Amino acid sequence: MKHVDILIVGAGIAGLRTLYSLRKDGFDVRVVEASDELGGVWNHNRYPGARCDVESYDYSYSFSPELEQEWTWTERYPRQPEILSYLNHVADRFDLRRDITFNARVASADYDEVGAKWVVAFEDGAAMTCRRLILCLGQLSAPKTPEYPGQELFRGETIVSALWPRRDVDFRGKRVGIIGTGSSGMQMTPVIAETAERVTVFQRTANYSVPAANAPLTADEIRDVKAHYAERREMTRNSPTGLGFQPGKVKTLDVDPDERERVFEAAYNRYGFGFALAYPDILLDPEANAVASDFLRRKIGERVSDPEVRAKLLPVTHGFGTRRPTVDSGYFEAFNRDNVDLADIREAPITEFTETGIRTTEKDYPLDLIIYATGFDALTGALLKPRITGRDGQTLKEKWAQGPITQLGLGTAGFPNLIIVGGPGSPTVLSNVMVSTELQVDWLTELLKTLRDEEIAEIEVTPEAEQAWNAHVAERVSETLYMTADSFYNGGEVKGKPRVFMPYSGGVRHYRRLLEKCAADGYAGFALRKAPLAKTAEVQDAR
Ligand code: NA7
Repeated sequence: MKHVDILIVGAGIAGLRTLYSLRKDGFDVRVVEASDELGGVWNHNRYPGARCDVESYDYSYSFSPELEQEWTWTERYPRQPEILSYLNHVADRFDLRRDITFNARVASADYDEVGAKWVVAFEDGAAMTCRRLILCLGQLSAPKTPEYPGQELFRGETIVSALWPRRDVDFRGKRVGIIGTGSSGMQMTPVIAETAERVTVFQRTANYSVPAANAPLTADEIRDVKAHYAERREMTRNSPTGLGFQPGKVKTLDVDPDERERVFEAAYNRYGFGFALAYPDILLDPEANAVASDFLRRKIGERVSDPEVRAKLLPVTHGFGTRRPTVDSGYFEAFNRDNVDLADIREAPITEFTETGIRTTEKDYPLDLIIYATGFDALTGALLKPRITGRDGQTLKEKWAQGPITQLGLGTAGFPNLIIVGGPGSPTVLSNVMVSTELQVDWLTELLKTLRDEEIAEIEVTPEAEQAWNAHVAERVSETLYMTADSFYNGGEVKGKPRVFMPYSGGVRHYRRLLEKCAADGYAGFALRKAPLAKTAEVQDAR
C-alpha cells in the first residue's frame, strides 16, 4: 500500500497552505482532494454574486512577500472567480499541484494503534497509509438541503448554491425561487433579479446585513496596501477577528446618542462585517446589542420602499451578530424591483413542492428553477462525513456525539496523529479564516518539526486537556450573546445536532497567545510518545 509521512485531506485555503509549509520544511507530504479542482468552498460556491465579505488583501496568504507584491486584487471585496484564480495562482506559483491527488474522496480513516499510522480508504476503492493525518475539510463545506413533501415531483430545475454547476445558468425568462436568506441567498438575489423574469425569495428568518461598500481598488489603494502589508498582517493577527480594524474602546451606552449615531453611521458605511466592532460590547451586552440592532433595522427599513415587504424584512427574532450577519450588495433594494417577491415562510410555511413550483399555506408559487441557499452542517459536518476510527474502534462521530471536544481545536483524545485545521474549538468562522488558518498551520509546522527531530511516533491530545479546553470555550461564549439564538455556530440549525457552541469566541489574538504558550510549554495538553502507546502497553503486559 502506498505510504506517505503526512497526508492532508482537502485542497482549499487550509490544505494548500499546509502543503506549502510542510513541503518547504522537507516533509514527505501529499494532499488528497475529492473534487477535480482545488479551492474548497471557492471551487464549489460558484453562484452568481458569490463574494467574500472580508477585504481582499486581508483574505490573502501572508507567507510570501513576493506573492503579496505580485498579486493585485481588483475589488475591495473579492468575487468568487477572483479568489479561485488567486488560489490557482498560488498553486501554480509554488508548484503545489504536483503533490495533490484530485478526485480522491476519503471514505474512511482507521488508526492502526500498533503501527502508529492511519489507513485511509477512498470511495473509489484505493487506499494508502500515512503517519500523520491532517484534516483541512473546511467549515462550511457540507451543504444541507431541506426535505419537503413532493420534492421529486417538481419538473423544473433545482440547484444547491454550494454545489453550483460549472456552466452559465441562464435565468432569462425564468421564474426563480431562492430558499434561504443567509449570505448565499442575499448575495445571489440582486444578481439573479437582473435577468430572471421573476425571483421569489423564500425567507424563514429575516437577517441583518450591512452594505458592502464595495468598489474597484484604486491605484493609490493598491500601492498603499502593498507598501504596508507587514504592518497590516501584524494588525490582523493582533485583532480579535483577524480583520484589518480594531474594536472601539468606549462602551456603546457610555456615549451620548448623537455621538453613537455618528460612529454607527461611519461603521455601517465602511466596515461591513466589522460593524460589530464599532463598540466592544455589541456582542456582549444585551442593551448594547439592542441599540445596534435598532440602528440596523432602521437602515434596512430605509432601503425598502414597500411598507409590507419592509416589515417582513426586518430581523426581529435575534440580536445583531448572534447569527452570522451578511455583507450585501443591493439585497434589500432588490425588493424594490417589480420582478422580486418575498415569501415569508415563517408566517406561511412551505407545505409541499408540486410539479410546477412551491406551495405554502397561503399560495402557489409557479417556478422554473429552485435554488437551495439553505446553508451547511457547519464545522463538524465535513469532519464527520468520512468514517474516522481512532483508538479502541471508537469513531469520531461517536466521540463527538454530544458535540465536538478538542484541545485548542487541533485534535481530540483517542485519535492520535490526527490534526484538524479550522475546526471546532478554534476561532474559525468567528474570524477571518485566512488569518486563523495561517496561525494554526504555522503552529502545526513547528509541532511536526519537533516530532520529527525528537523521533516522536505518536502525538495525542490528553483527555484532561480537551476537557479543560472545552470548558474554556464554553466559559468564553457564556460571556457573549451567541447562545441567545440558534445558529450554525451552535448546531441549532441542524435537526438532532447537539446544541453546543463550536467556534472559539476568545478572539484570534488570544488564541494565538495560547498556541504560543502551548508550544513553549512543550506542547502542553498533548502526549508525545517515542513508541506508540499500544506497543508500550504490549511491552508492559509482557512484563
Ligand atoms: P446560512 O447563513 O446558514 O443561511 C442559510 C439560510 O437558509 C438561512 O436563511 C436559513 O434560514 C435558510 N434555511 C435553512 N434551512 C431551511 C429550510 N428548511 N427552509 C427554509 N429556509 C431554510 O448559509 P449561507 O450559505 O447563506 O452562508 C454561509 C456562509 O457563507 C456565511 O455565513 C459566510 O461565511 C459565507 P434560518 O435563518 O435558519 O431560518
